[in-house]
Parts: sequence; C-alpha cells; structure tokens
Amino acid sequence: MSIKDKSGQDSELSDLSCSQACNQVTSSICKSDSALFISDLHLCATRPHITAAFLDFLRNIAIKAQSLYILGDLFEYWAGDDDIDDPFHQQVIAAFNKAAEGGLQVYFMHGNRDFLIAQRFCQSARITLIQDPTIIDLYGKKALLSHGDDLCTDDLMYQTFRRQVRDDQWQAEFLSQSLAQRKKQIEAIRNRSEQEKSQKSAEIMDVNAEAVSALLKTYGYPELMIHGHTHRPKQHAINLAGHKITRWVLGDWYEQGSYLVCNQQGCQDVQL
Ligand code: LP5
Ligand code: MN
Repeated sequence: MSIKDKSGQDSELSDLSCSQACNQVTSSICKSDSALFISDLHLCATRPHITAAFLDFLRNIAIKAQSLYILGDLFEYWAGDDDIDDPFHQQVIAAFNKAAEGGLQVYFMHGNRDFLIAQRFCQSARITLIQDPTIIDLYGKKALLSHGDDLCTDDLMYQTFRRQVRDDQWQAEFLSQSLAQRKKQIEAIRNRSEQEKSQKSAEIMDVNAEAVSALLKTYGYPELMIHGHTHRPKQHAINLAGHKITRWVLGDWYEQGSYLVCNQQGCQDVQL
C-alpha cells in the first residue's frame, strides 16, 4: 500500500466503485485498493438500526476494499468470549465470515468497552486482533492506529479504572465468574460511567495534547495518526518537531455510520 497525499487534507479520492478503481477481483467482487477505518459502533441488540447499518456497510462498502480496521468499541460491551453463542453476536460473526469469504481483511483493536474480546471471538469471526497502538504502512505512509482512550490522561478517574481492568490478573479473576455475574457488574459500571461522564468537562474527556505528542515522538513521528474514542470526528494538522502530521479522529455510529477511507490519493471521511 502506498499513499501520495501531502497532508491528508481535502484530497480528491477515487470512490470505491468498480468503474473507477477496480484493480482486483476476488470471488467475483471488484476490489479497489483502499483501506477503511471505523470505531465506536457500540453494537448491541437493542440498537437494531446501527446493527443494520453496519451489516449493510460490511456487505456493500467494506467488501470492495482491501482491508477494514476496527479501532475499538465495536460492541457496546464485551463480557468475555464465552458470550459468542448469543444470537446477536452470532449474527455479527456470520457477517464477518461472509466478508472474509469475499476477501476482506479485517483487523480489530480493543476499545475501552470490548477489551475482553480474545482469540475465540477473533477466530470465529476470522478477524485479526491488533495491539494498541499499532503502526502500519498505509500506501507508503507510516500511520499510527490507536483506540484513543489511553491518551485521555486528564481523565484521572478513568485512567485509574483503566489500569485496574487492563491488568491480566484482574481480568483472569473477572473472567472466572459466571457470565451472568459479569454482566451484572458491567451494568453497574456502565451506569456509574454515564453518571460520572455527565459531571466531567468536555476537555477532560478529550485526548491530552502532550500525550499525543509523546506518543508520536515515541513512534518516530508517523505522518498519520488515526484514532477514535472521543466521538469528535475531525482532521487535525499537527506540526511537531518539524514533522507535519495529520491526526484523524473517527466518528461514532450513535446516530449515523461513518468511516475513513484511505487510498493512493489520501484519506477522506465519509458519512453513510
Ligand atoms: O465508553 P465511554 O466513552 O462512554 O466512556 C469511557 C469511560 N467509561 C468506561 C466504562 C464503559 O463505558 C462501560 C463499561 C464497559 C464494559 C467493560 C467490560 C469489562 C470491564 C468490567 C468491569 C466490571 O470505559 C469513561 C470516560 C470516557 O470514556 C471518556 O474518556 O470518562 O470513564 C468513566 O466514566 C469511568 C469512571 O470515571 C470511573 C469508574 C470507576 C469504577 C470503579 C469500580 C471499579 C471496580 C470494578 C470491579 C467490578
Ligand atoms: Mn471508547
């Protein structure tokens, strides 16, 4: 993959239709050379319109791309891989399998709601789990991918909570409980989180600029950074130690789906 975009800004992209950019045919599906990025879908059985939008996106849009990167919070919550038999989860797994049969490479990164997704789910869905952060070569440009919650360093309450639930031993103990017990505790945390978020300022719940700079420095100033979590979709131009970096923040799927598409020409956000 390589990309010719200068700063990621306002680049004209060829769309994913066969007539414009078809360069590979897999199982009679016309493929364009592009990578798609989404996050924060928060799929759950009680929001069927978003599930329908996602399944439609997989079937009709993502299937025509080379790869799909899901940068966390695919699900509203994930209580453990022993919940894959749930009919709603089976529906999503079936859709991923269909996409895999169509030649779509799907990568998944944990979010703060579905970090308990493990190999059993990934193997059933034929998707590849990637670490947060991950660096990829995006059409010749270095791109850093992250969910983004780790960068919200001003949200001290959340970071304390995060350290606890990301601890291996804590997770082993949590997962040793019954599924029903786990779901009950998750429900309590979800309620508490909603209550506490209503008291937090918008700034506290955004990424911290110094944390972003430090991460970009650690990874050698990649030209692109793509993350979600904050639900503030935007393209940010960063000038850091003489490096021009574009930070793309992905949108959530609460009201409407959206994705970022990148190809040889650059990246562009698209509303469904
Ligand atoms: O997701 P979002 O954007 O709405 O909010 C996040 C932070 N909240 C969370 C909680 C999740 O939304 C809901 C839980 C998901 C299920 C995880 C499954 C496994 C864990 C099981 C735990 C029992 O991540 C929110 C941030 C916000 O992003 C913006 O960055 O502010 O953080 C909070 O609101 C967290 C509170 O500030 C702190 C909660 C403390 C809870 C302490 C109890 C810990 C004991 C747990 C053991 C049962
Ligand atoms: Mn999140």
